[in-house]
Amino acid sequence: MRALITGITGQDGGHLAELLHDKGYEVYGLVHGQNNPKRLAVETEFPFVTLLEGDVTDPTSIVRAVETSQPDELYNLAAISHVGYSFKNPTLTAEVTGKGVLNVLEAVRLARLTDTTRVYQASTSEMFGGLDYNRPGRGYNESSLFHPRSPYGAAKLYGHWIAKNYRESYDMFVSCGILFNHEGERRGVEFVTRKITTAVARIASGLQDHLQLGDLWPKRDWGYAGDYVRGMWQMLQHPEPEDFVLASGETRSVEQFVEAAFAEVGVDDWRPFVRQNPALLRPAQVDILLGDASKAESELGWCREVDFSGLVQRMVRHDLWLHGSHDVRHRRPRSRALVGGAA
Ligand code: NAP
Ligand code: F7E
Repeated sequence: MRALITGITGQDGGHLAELLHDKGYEVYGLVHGQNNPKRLAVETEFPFVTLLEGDVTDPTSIVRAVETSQPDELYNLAAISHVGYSFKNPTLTAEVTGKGVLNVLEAVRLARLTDTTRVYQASTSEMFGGLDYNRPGRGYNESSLFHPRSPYGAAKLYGHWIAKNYRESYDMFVSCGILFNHEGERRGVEFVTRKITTAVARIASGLQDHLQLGDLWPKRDWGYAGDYVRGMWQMLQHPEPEDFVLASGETRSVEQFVEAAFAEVGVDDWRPFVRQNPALLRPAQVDILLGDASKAESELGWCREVDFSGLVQRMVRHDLWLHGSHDVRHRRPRSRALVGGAA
């Protein structure tokens, strides 16, 4: 089996490449930019991946990548994926995260692979918007109402509907995974969980004295990325192309994540180490995300293996290892370093 992954240099791209390689796939990955520094990281960590150059905003490059790789499965993970960044770069976000999906689908048609290539589209819980009026008690599911609250959410909604449209119009096997937040040690430091665990590790190691954040009250349904890429693969093994929500079914605030991460290094009173920076607030906020993954659980047999505390623990331990405190048995940091840092 051959798979092409767009977004190979991202968090999910790495987890998925590993999963597919373990399953015996020949893995191709799309890398964009003439001097992308993440290319070397992929070449080093995943030497089994054949890298192809291309950009989802350049249709000819995508056709070439599809024709070269002749994929049985195409995972379209490429996106401008940071919500805050999308407010500042809305046109670019529409081109990459929205229209890029169309370019990928058209490439499969132009390569005459509609009957053989199964496509996964990376849809998102950001399409729901997290407001009170459209949130069912058990959480958002595949038939919940959409109300995107950012240029990113709106672009993803276009990608979601154009994917469904190609499924219906051309009988293509295109499945959309509506994934809630998933994190881990490969998460970019621009996202709040990794920003927090990096800062906690550095504060505990005496390398940093505080952490700046925006809103602490929004709630997210956080899971582990390794569990979620398994769900992506399961969607493409299902007999029919459909939409599936993947979520943990639990929601916690940013503040609760901060608390749990500091607790990992033995700090109960984290407030002296956290400051709010108004520059990190977004023009519109997604208040509460909670997902209901019952369909994926019953139809795909999907289940998650890492719970919230397991997620926080593995992220903090990884960042302690990365930033100095290599001996994770010494999880309780020297209080002098902490008090000194806060002063
Ligand atoms: P990520 O770490 O931000 O990775 C995004 C990938 O897209 C990167 O490899 C990036 O390449 C690539 N990319 C950006 N612009 C591109 C372009 N013009 N052409 C080709 N590639 C381009 O995101 P992730 O967390 O792995 O998420 C994977 C996908 O799932 C994304 O579509 C995201 O929106 C979606 N999603 C993520 C979550 C989550 O919680 N992680 C939840 C729901 C949906 P460079 O980094 O090299 O620029
Ligand atoms: O923010 C708040 C921020 O950027 C989470 C993407 O993968 O998941 C992700 O989008 C919350 C928000 O993720 C900071 O305002 C406070 O309320 O980690 P985030 P996100 O916006 O939920 C969805 C499902 C995706 O699809 C996206 O691609 O945390 N927050 N202070 C902060 N967020 C950041 N990044 N940085 C802060 O300093």
